[in-house]
Amino acid sequence: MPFATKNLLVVIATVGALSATSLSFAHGDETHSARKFDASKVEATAFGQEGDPKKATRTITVDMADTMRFSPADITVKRGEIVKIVPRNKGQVLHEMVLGTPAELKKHAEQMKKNPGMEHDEAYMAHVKPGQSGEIVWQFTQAGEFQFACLLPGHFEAGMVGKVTVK
Ligand SMILES: [Cu+2]
Repeated sequence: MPFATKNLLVVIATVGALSATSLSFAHGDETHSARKFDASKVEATAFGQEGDPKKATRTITVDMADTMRFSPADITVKRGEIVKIVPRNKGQVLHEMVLGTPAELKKHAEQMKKNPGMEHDEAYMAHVKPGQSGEIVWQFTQAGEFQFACLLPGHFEAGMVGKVTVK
């Protein structure tokens, strides 16, 4: 089957799954772009920590499409730099951006598959409705290769994953 057709089928299957689970589907609060930064609540992770929006030195816009792709799918940041990542949903279905290590994202995707109704909202993720934008303010404190992914059922499996290189 041609690649484009396969992606289209994934979209159709996903839309079907959405209507079947209706309200229970919500993966966290989708309108959390007004998240308040609280320095006392910042938790260090293997891939960095939440950044103070006032100290962000750069905005990186990443488009999300129903072809299950991020664009750009490859970003480079400097270690210690605080960046504002703005995921823009250009599609017709819900997408999300979740930062993490490749191992953590894979594990998280497995959990999402087993429990599609799970709700959570963390500083390293943004759930973005069609036509809207989200925001993740992040400080990558470790050098290395990390990822951002859409963990909605079927999306991660269809390749909705990008790479962050921290130098
Ligand atoms: Cu998605």
